[in-house]
Amino acid sequence: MTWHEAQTFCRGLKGELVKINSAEENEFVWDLATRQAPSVKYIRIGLKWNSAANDFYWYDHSVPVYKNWATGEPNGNAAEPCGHMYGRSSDRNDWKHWNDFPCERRMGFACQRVL
Ligand SMILES: [Ca+2]
Repeated sequence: MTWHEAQTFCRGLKGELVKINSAEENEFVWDLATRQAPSVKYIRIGLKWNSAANDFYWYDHSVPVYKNWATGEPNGNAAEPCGHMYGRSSDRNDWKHWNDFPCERRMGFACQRVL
């Protein structure tokens, strides 16, 4: 799905695209995606560029406290406003790391339940 389609899908499950607060949570998401969807190259996460603030934020408008950008990323800012994680089938050597990318690109995604 696109980033926005995935967000709508997650919200339909009373959740959100996943927010990652630590290396442990990053590992959890990567491990889950690897087991549930091993062929997926890219996994949408809840990071979204905010042009007004000139930075990336999570769905709840919080600033990321933990970051796991791939080397050289984020490099697109407003041109690549939606975040994803590189999955096991990625052809890049960047498993578990993040990239900013156009929102329209369809890829896998991870939702989290919001209590
Ligand atoms: Ca990028």
